[in-house]
Amino acid sequence: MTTFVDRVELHVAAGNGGHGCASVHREKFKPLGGPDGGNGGRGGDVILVVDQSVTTLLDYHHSPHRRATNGKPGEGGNRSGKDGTDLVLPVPDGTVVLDKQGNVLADLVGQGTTFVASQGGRGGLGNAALASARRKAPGFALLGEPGQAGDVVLELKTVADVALVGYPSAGKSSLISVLSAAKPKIADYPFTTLVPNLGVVTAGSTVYTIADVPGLIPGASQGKGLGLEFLRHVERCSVLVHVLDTAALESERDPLSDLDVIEAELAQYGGLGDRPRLVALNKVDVPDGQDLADIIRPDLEARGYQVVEVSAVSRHGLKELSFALAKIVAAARAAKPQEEATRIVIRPKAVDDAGFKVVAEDGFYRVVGEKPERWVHQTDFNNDEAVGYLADRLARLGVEEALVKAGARSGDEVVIGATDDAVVFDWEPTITAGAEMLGRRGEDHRFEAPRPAAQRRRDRDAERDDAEAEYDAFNPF
Ligand SMILES: Nc1nc2c(ncn2[C@@H]2O[C@H](COP(=O)(O)OP(=O)(O)OP(=O)(O)O)[C@@H](O)[C@H]2O)c(=O)[nH]1
Ligand SMILES: [Mg+2]
Repeated sequence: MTTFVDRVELHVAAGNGGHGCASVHREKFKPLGGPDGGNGGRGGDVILVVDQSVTTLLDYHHSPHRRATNGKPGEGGNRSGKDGTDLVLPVPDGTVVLDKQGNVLADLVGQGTTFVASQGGRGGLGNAALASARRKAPGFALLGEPGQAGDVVLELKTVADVALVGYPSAGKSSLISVLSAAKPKIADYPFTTLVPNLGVVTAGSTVYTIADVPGLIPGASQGKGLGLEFLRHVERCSVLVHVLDTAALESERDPLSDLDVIEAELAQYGGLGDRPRLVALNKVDVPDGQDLADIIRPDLEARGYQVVEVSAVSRHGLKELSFALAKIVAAARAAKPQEEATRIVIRPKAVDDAGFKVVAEDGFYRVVGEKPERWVHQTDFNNDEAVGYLADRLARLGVEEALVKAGARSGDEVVIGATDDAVVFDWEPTITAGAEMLGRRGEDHRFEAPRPAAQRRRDRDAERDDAEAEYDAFNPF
């Protein structure tokens, strides 16, 4: 028997962005030809895509660690690094993606539905892209950002239109085998079916899927038998079929009380109350079975059930059953809001949050926000110019002002980031009165003549816009 795996924990890591390159164009007799370091490539994403030919999560059970490739670093001569390759992981139709706390991140239904489980890091800008009117020859480049990494839980909820429920050995798998081309295991001992079987039924112009679940017994909701765990697979169905055994030999059982038991267990599981029900009285090929069916049929109909007498052995009533189900399925489909035929791409939140906050903690100040945290990751702390550029960016965002407001003093400890990989500084404010006069870091005075203050301010504004625009153009999300 093939193993059926319907829940796995998957560890995904997107690729890191490639580092930007700091390089200066060199030619004979032209030693400072300008910066020409290219940008690093994007890290690959890890993407889940529904592929209807995939039926289990088994692959991910065997190899739960999946990683996309890194972006390549930029090179001199304005050569950009190659982007990392996205890692596309095919998953069965109906896969639910959850975080480790059990929150649903995405419900993937329909061929081609896509979920970006972790996003690749952006490549770092090379020094060519960082150059501006004011900073003509940056001696540094930005580092690539790390790709997102984390754990997701994948849970399979089979997408079947019709679900067969009933006691063990009622004949659920037998009915699937005669209604569809599926060949499930059938035997006269209880719990033959250990995992749901799925079949495709064609009735007239309606094609639908039918699934069974392992047999239910009294106390299934307390974990008796195989429990209710597999009912997850019938949650999406549009009709439930009670398969009742009219030929059961046990004296304390009869189809009506079987039905009550199953209903009570379904109620314990919850969420299936609104689904239409149909009763299939199975095994009417057995003479006693037909007699019993005749007796209980009026009772069931009085309770409001649509009843079909069937036999998986003699094939009696199969056509009636398959068309009755087709009618309910077609009606359910018509009632449902038109399902998105297009590809749904669900992405984690884009990094476009301009905000940050400064929190005074025990003996230090913490800066939390997407941008400051990202910028820290982009900074090569061995390069003073790169650190200066970071300080300028932080100051421009207003981080320094906010620190001053929060009461931070020169020399205080400042932590950027909320996570373990946060960066710790001894804070040296760069915006003090008159700092403007000193010139900013990352500038090379060999390239420029002194300019009047108004010109300087205009240049600074233009540079700020340039850098952000370039950055956004390079990193579309
Ligand atoms: N006479 C007769 N026997 C049947 C009929 N349908 C199923 N059976 C027999 O009943 C037994 C159980 O059938 P299964 O299809 O395995 O029953 P199930 O409901 O899938 O049982 P579990 O998987 O254990 O929950 C087998 O021996 C079948 O051959 C029928 O219509 N008539
Ligand atoms: Mg079975």
